Amino acid sequence: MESSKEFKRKASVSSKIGDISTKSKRSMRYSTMRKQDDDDGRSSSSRNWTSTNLGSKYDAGEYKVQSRDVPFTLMNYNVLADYLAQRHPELYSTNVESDIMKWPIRFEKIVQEILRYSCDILCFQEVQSDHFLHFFEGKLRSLGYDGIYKKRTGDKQDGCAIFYKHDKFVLIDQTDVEYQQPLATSCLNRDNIGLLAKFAPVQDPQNGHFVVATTHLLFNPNRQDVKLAQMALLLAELDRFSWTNEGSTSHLPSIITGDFNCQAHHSVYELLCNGLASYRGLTKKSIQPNHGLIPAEIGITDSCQHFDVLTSRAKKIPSAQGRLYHSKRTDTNPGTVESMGAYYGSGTFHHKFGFKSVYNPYAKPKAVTTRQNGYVMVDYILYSRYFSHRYSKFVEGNLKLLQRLSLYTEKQCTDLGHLPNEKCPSDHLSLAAKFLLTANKM
Ligand code: KL2
Repeated sequence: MESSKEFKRKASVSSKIGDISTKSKRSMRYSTMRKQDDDDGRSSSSRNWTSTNLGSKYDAGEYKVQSRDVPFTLMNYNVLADYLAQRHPELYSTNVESDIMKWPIRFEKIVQEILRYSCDILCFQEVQSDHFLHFFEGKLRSLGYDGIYKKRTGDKQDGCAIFYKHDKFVLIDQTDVEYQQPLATSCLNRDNIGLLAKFAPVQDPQNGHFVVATTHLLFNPNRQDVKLAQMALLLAELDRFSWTNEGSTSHLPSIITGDFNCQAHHSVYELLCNGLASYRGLTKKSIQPNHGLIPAEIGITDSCQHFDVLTSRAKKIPSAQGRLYHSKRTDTNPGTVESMGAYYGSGTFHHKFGFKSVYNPYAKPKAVTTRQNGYVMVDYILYSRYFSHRYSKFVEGNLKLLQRLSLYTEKQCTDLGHLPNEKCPSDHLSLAAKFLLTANKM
């Protein structure tokens, strides 16, 4: 493995490339490293940053930057937990005995992947808990990152982690959500979890707050109902956690990332990116009118919010926690809520985050993130927008997408060989995006 000095050297080189504080540096970077949207940049097996229209303007110095604007990059990566790779060797064409599958070698390549793009925020899934302590935390600390971790519940040994460059962001608050809910035995009975972090820019920690949430949803392709219920819980926690009473927007700008184990035509993606999805017909058991997918006792409305939180907001009293069970907390309050009335049992979940996916899952040729039965996109980075009454649609607010790191196409993956391979140390590809965080009052 490389010495930490060598890692530091490379990190400082990449962070210098990432320094975009001046117009001239931005133009230089634009001309040497960036491609525009209309060129998909995927002709070879190298991955390129491609700019959105706004990103091109930004790089060319044509966007009027405010002093409090903060550009930052974010990566999402399912790193394939070693114990899961060993438990399912049949899934990986490469023999578990091969060097490619040996954890220290894979970890070294994962670190190289992190260094290659040197993103300011890293969201990981399938981080084995002992590896968080003995590999990720130490190595990433030497590269200038701090991190938080949430292990899956039950006997699972992996979980989600969020790392951030501590010279760029301050961690203001964090929380996590467990999708294992004792009161909901049919759809919230799996050990998956979500992890949420609230950040502020180091130079102005009173302003520019935003939220990053990451999750790894259930794998089982036959249980779209479970995945949808899991996502409804994450959205309820995001609604509670990102709520702000300042300005005219009700929520902080938010990013949801992760391995959702579902494709764009499935209801989780539909709910996230269209703002609504029906939950009727998803389960074998038919859901009766006025009954929800999630039992009423858990207090999650069809708007993917905690009923108790909505009630306390309406009464203008300090926000309630909601009714969710959490294995490490005793302050939750499960029980029967008063009827949620029209907020529950409509047959459809909805929300108002206006999420947009960094990657277009319908683009041709198809971009993919992993192989299940064939190559598919199941990992995402989504960012919230606000509803413009002027344009009657959701538009970018205080989070603006500048660039995305191109993914591979199905053909490129096939050419590279089954994942993990020499070039890609996990069975998933990393995803990465560059955003501009602005401090305008919307
Ligand atoms: O799709 V994954 O791989 O993010 O790469 O998420 C799950 C699967 C992970 C955690 O549960 O383990 C993998 N067949 C194939 N893969 C499985 C199976 C299975 N039956 N069970 C778990 N995983």
